[in-house]
Amino acid sequence: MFTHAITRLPSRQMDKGITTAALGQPDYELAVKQHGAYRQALSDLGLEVTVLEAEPGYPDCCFVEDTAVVCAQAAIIAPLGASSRQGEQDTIEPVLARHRPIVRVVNPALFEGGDVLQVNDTFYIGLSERTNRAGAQAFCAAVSAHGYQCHAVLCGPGLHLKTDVNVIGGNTLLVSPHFMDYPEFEGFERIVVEDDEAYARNCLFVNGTIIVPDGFPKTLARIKALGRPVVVLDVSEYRKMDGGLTCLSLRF
Ligand code: CIR
Repeated sequence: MFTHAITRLPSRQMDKGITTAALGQPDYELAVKQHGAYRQALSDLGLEVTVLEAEPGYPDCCFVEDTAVVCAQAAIIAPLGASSRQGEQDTIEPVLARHRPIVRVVNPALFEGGDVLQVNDTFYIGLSERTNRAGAQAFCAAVSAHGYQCHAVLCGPGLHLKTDVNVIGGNTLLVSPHFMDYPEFEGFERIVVEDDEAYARNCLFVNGTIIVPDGFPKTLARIKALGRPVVVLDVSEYRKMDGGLTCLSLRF
């Protein structure tokens, strides 16, 4: 069970962040409103939610998931792979230091939290444009010390591993077609989310509830059929900046 979430308000310059989406400029006021609903949803699920002010100079600062990975024993601080985001991790470290011993991974090892998927005592680390082999190895060294298993997996075209693969409770993963036949995920029940609803692969599982992005009816119907509690949230303004539900918080 998660008890805490750390979030950060979007920057007024969020439109200057990195994106590959062609969905138009994000509306800052709407993004703030959606962030409030997101925090409320986490709070309703029993989490104590920390909300940090936006960080000047970092238009992508609301995507805090990328800055660290928090496990039961430590917070592993990420040396972000995107050069415009390097330094964001230094603003998160003091906040996490109140909760966990800190382990720093440093450049030239690179990884981002969006590439790290935890399923029980196993971490899957996506090798992507943001996470290199040295980053995956350094991350593994940090968590192996606490008894975790690690598997590096080659990402597909998506930004991060969690753009394409997410756990939604029990043994169930949402995956892109790219990951359907991956041996690393053989033991899981896999629900393939096709490209027409690709964004909905990034659902967030919190304390038994699956949070699903608004606007993806086929995926929503398949998730509802599992019979688990579901909450739907509109995160349209973050989607415009390639960010999804998991990116907007660090949960532990
Ligand atoms: C970026 O490209 O870094 C941001 N615009 C979006 C980061 C999304 N983070 C995530 O998926 N964990």
